[in-house]
Amino acid sequence: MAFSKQALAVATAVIAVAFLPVLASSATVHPVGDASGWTLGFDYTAWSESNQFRVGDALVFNYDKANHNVVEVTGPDFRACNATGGLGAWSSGSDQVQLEKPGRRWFVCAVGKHCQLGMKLNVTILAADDVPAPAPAPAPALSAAPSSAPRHKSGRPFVSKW
Ligand SMILES: *[C@@H]1O[C@H](CO)[C@@H](O)[C@H](O)[C@H]1NC(C)=O
Ligand SMILES: *[C@@H]1O[C@H](CO)[C@@H](O)[C@H](O)[C@H]1NC(C)=O
Ligand SMILES: [Cu+2]
Repeated sequence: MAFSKQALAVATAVIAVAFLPVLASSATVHPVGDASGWTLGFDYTAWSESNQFRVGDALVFNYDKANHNVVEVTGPDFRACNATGGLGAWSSGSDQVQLEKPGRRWFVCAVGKHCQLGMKLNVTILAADDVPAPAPAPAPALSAAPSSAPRHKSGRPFVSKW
C-alpha cells in the first residue's frame, strides 16, 4: 500500500501546485490614471499597457463629476469616440467597475470632445489563472558541474548589524 500512499501524496502536491497561482493572486483594484485619475491630458493607452488586468480585478475611475463621466462602449464606437450607444454609464466621480470576464472593454468620457482629446481607455482582461510566461524550470540532467553552478550575484539581502 506504500505505492498508493505515495501516489496520493504526489496527486495532492500536483493539485496544490495547480491551485497555487489562484490562491496566491488577489484581486487588484486599479485606480485609472493612478494619482492623475480620469482627466484630460493623460495617456490612458500607456497606463493600460503598464498594468495587468485579471478577472476579479476592478477599475476605479476618480474624476471631477462636474466635468467628466464614464461611458462603456464597443470597440468600433471606441475608435470613433461615439458614446451615444453606450453599454454602461457612470457619473458618481468615483466609479468602481468590476472586471468579471476575460476579454476587452472600452471606456470613454462622453463630455464634449474629451474622448477625441484622449479620455479613452481600453483594457484587456486576462483569466484569473492565466499566468504570464512562467520562468522555465532548469534542466537538471544537463548540469555537468554540480558544485560550481553560478551563484546569484544580485538580490542578496542586505543584512544590517545591530
Ligand atoms: C486598445 O488598446 C490597444 C493597446 O493597449 C490598442 O492596440 C488597440 O488598438 C486599442 N483599441 C481597440 C479598439 O481595441
Ligand atoms: C454611434 O453608435 C451607435 C450605437 O453603436 C450607432 O447606432 C450610431 O450610428 C453611431 N453614430 C455614428 C456617428 O457613428
Ligand atoms: Cu471628460
